[in-house]
Amino acid sequence: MGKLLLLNGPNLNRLGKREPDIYGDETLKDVEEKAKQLAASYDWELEAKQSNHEGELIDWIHQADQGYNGIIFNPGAYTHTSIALRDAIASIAVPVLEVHISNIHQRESFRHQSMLAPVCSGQIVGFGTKGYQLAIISFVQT
Ligand code: DHK
Repeated sequence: MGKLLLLNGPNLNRLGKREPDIYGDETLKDVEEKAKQLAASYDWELEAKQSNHEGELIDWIHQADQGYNGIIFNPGAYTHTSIALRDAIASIAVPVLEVHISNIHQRESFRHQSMLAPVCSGQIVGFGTKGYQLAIISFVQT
């Protein structure tokens, strides 16, 4: 029994409407509900948050160093740009698992590099929104 934070970054509030050929038809609410249900089926708690603002994501990462067993994080485009988010992740003891809905390695070259991956416990890419579920399973089944 533990507690997870599901964190989504910029533009992920647009899931369902946003480029559905790349990101699928599910809304963020659908994703978050499914994630809570899956975690609950293992007697784990899951809290879900989304922000379009880098500083807010940084604050939430700092706060999650207390009271959480893991963070599942889709940083959106900040993946490819944010040294500040990388430093935030490096500053906490709680493991952060990076998730991308699309296969970033099959897309534009600017998406191939993650600034965050070196300080994350792992990376799940290209499984669609199922990637969030795989991330939950990786925490609850250890
Ligand atoms: C989501 C985004 O918003 C993009 O900026 C990333 C990622 C890929 C995803 O696949 O979930 O490049």
